[in-house]
Amino acid sequence: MYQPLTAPLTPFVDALLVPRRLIAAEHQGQLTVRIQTATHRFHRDLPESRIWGYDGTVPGPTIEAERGKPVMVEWRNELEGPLPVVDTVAPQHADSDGVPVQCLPGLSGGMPDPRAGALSGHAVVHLHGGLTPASFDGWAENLFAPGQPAVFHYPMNQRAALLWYHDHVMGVTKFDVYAGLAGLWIVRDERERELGLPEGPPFEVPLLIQDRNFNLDDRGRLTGQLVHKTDPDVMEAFAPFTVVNGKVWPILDVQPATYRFRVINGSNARTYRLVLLRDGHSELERVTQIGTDHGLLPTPVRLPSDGLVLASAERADLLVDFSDLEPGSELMLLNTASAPFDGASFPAARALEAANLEGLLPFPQVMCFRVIPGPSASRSIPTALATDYVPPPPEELADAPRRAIALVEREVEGQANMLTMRELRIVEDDHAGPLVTVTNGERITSYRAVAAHFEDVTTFFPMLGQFEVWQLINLTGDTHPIHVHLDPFQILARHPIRYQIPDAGIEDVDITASVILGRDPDDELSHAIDDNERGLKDTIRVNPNEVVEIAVRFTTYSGRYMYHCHILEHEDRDMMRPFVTMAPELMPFMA
Ligand SMILES: [Cu+2]
Repeated sequence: MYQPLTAPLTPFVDALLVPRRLIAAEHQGQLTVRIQTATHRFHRDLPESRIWGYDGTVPGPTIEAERGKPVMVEWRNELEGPLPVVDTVAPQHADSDGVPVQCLPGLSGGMPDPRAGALSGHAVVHLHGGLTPASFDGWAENLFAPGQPAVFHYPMNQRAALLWYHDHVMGVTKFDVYAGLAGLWIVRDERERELGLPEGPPFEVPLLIQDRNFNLDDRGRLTGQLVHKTDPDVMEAFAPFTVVNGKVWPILDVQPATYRFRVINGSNARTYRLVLLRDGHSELERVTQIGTDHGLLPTPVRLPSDGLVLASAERADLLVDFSDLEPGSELMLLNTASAPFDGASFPAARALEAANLEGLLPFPQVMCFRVIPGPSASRSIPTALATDYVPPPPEELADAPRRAIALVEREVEGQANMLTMRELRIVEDDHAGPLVTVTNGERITSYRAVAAHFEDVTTFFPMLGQFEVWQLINLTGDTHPIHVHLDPFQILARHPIRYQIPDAGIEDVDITASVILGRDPDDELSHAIDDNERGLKDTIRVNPNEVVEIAVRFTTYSGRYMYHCHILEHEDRDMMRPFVTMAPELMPFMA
């Protein structure tokens, strides 16, 4: 183990910034958001950073909409100049002291990638979690250059939830989001208002959590310049500084009252496991989770005892009760998840010791809450929350089409490994050629890969209104947050698996693997479904040695959409595939 690093920035000195609210109803549902090059200060002791931001801010304004009231947004691309992020691959995984370079600021001997430096401001906006017609969903190849108009219509026929809008340009989403192109979007509805949940300041506070790194000048001082750094061993960028709503390790003064935090992980790759600590003790019991990706859960739930795990793009709607605390009390929000995340547990009570350089977690701090004087105002939490959905009925799932997708890591000569997907199709027993066999007790199912790359032929044509079961088979060592565009889904099962892949078993498209349902004796993951995952989700973690089954049903819009890993470095390098939702009466006419 190494000595902990000393943070080059002072934690908990910048006040948490709450993004400007842009309430659609105050603008007759017609909004203009300018996508601009601007400057932003991530910490009081950092120089200003050049960024790309919606309305020139990091994060962008929080758009607030009402269920059933359409919103039209003119996304006006006014970006100027090159990408405000230096991209580099450090030549070594660790420096001469053995510290992994991704724990450190600066380029660590890497050369700035001139191809990234040459990127101008192409943009396309995706509303993550939006039930949006395909034309306005932000297809990753349909780009808008500066000056080209983009007017998107969002019907908002969907339940109250915290969504987010972010850039989705093919191949460079990792740079564009990192540069600042992300903002929150809250849908509100009557059910939430019946429950009397906090709405707006001061008691409803969105928290967009991201990790960022910065360059060093020739005297070793931090500049504000954003750095996206990877290394020969780790192809995802994990940055040492945790940024909440655009500030490194901020502090929020809270009244002795119940707050509603709308939390989202907007990092490129980092998963957080959030723990609330006071005087060195876990205080997770102060926290009640009432909602997930697509809004309210049926009933409030406690957080998992290790803490709240949020992978990239996952959201949590939390009520936190500070009402019994004396003025001056301080609570720290910490992250105990090492990176790349593999689901391994870490006890919440030890969160202060979670710094782990090998796990690319140099600083576990996220933010601080400080109680200020005020009247004590606790809020009782309703026991019944969502009433508008139930688990998918088993009889509808019995005959549902089933689709299998393998998540694989492919070695490429002279390049970093690629994390990609393989869409699988069942074959007859006498099929010759590379196969994936899945053994479940006595039953063996054989598959061949029918698609791998984004541009391969489309094989998923789900019918509107019909449930389908998608099986996500993880044959890699990391957790992948898989995001499906359009309607939300529900998780049905997590099954532990063990598997074998022969040498060169993962080819350009073909794959050879044998998968056996059942736990590997060395596997320490629980493979449980957490209570907070039993809601309407649009992003689900698929852990190592695991098959996740989700019940998917598209309801409203026909068109071409995408599903992908939400680790942006994976999505940009082919861990993304299309699907086409179809009106049933059109199916007979498909050639
Ligand atoms: Cu991934």
